[in-house]
Amino acid sequence: MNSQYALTPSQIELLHPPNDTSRNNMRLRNINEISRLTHVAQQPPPQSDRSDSESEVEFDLTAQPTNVQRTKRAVDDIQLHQMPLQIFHVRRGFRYRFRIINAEFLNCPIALSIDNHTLLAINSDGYDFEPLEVGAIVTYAGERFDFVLNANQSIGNYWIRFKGLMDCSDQFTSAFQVGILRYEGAGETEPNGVLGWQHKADGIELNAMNRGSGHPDSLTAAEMTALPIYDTVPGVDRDALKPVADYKFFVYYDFYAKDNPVFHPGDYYSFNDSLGKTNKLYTPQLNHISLKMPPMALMPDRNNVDDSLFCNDTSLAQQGIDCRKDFCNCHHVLQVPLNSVVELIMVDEGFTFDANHPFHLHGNAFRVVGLERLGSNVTIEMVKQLDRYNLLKRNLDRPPIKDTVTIPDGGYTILRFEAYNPGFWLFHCHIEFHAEIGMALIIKVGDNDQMKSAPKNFPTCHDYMPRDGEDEIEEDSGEDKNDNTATSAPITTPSPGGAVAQSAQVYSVLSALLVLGALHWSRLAAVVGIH
Ligand SMILES: [Cu+2]
Repeated sequence: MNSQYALTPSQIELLHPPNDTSRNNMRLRNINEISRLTHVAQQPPPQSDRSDSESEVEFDLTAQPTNVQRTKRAVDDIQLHQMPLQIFHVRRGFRYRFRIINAEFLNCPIALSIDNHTLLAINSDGYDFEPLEVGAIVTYAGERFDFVLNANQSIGNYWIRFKGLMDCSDQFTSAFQVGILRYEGAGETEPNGVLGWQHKADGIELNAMNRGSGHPDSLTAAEMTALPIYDTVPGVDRDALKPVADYKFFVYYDFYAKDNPVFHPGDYYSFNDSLGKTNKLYTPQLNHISLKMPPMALMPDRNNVDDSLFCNDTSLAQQGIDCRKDFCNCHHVLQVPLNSVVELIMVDEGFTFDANHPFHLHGNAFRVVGLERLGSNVTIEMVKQLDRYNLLKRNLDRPPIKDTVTIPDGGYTILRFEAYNPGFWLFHCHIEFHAEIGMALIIKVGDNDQMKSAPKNFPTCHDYMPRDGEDEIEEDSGEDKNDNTATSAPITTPSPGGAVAQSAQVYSVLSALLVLGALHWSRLAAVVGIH
């Protein structure tokens, strides 16, 4: 989780040719021609003309025609107008399969469109659905979409447009990016067409942001229809679509005004005592719980873990802990038996900000059986009541299969899967800094003895907790530290009060990390203009 692949805001790839290219006339390019649809520097960066320029530059994702002189420069001092645009070469009369891989880790959904062309969307997250002819496809961090481009327009050059949403929208940075679709025989010129964030693609927008079903100009992820070939695929087969799931979990979230000690140590500057709007940091939580990562890897070390120390809203309520008032930070785990059918009802309460969070499940794909927006905000109580009256829309007839999905702000998304894969699986917001501060939980599938064994001598790890008076590293005793029999530190009791420094040494380490984090954040904030 700590290092999601995030080299570029988004990638677009041409895929390997399948064996049946002659039958469907789909011409595909070799994987060696994979290119990133971003500007790439091909010339050495010019020398900086000001020694203090680094502190003044802004990272400007805004693409403009290359004959326009820009005043802003990229953080690495390469002037944007010097960077060539990525060009995708096509031949008229052929069809091309593209894959969008949204390798993002920030809050910047991207709408992709190609001037004068429709996109035939056919696959998401590796699962085919009935083809949908659309004008634009929105992808969120972690999602993948395949589409077929029919090169049936006049020979020429056309803009491939990437339009940023959320933190990349006109509310903040108006970020957009372009590439060129160039037909064989076309001149080496830039396409016509005005560039700018305001451009709106024609046609239907697939996977539109914060929108429910039933709109004439957009489709939700839940409005796609899976091909029947998956009806017998473990994890997402027809059993997963029985009328009532074996286990139903509500997982709701928002940004909450809490004294999360990472942001607001209560003794120094609590949320309410902090002056100024920008000094108040809201904490995104699932069911009012921040996931505290266990000190060891759960799968290989599972027999050293005391399950009773796992927490969820039920266990905390049984202990009399009210996580709406207190800050709850513990090992948030939902447990389900192997092969049970699980339904997750994800709810974005949407009171704080008009936000959007894409969620990714490890270890098991899921069916998206419902996705609706109820308003600009909604309470979990209201959604539960709607469910009691059977008013949450569920489509159990070939709903699409994905592993990453978004939830409308003020709405819900319902997921179904058959828990066929034993293990501990992370379910997390794909916005990295949300996951890092606990917007995630663990789904434990099956019992410990149903999980695969760790390889012999598989390394174990755990927190190093020096004891009082132990300030020097002991001499190597000669024991094999990687031995599976090594005793791991037990995971700690859930602490509604949050992180409590247990020794001066731990406090020092935490302080150093916080300072490093603050430095990193302030630099990032300066670079991208985040407040
Ligand atoms: Cu998030």
